Amino acid sequence: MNIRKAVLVGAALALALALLPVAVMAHAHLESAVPANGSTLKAAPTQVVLRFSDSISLVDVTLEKAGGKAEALKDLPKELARSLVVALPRLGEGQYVLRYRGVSEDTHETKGALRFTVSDKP
Ligand SMILES: [Cu+2]
Repeated sequence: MNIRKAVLVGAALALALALLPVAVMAHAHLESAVPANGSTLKAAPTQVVLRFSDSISLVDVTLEKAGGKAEALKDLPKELARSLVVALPRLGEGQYVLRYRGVSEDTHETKGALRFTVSDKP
């Protein structure tokens, strides 16, 4: 009886531990973006849409033009959401890196970068 109980408790514990990594790994990551990472655009985008695997709220977003310095973007969306729209300043031709940092619902930090080029040359 006691051994049977111990086996059941052990099995339940093993199952709980097996499920744990799934929960830990469930934090938000970038699924897609508009403009897409690595894309070249003829017309300068006025905004970037970031779509994550889980809800996040953005803490910090910077935009850096090749040869320039990174500037923090103002007026970030305040909401906790999977899809977030970040307004961009008026952009000229060039290569850009947008770096984002946010916190997902599970309180984990999510950060990454998105590169795009604005060029009207064929
Ligand atoms: Cu997480």
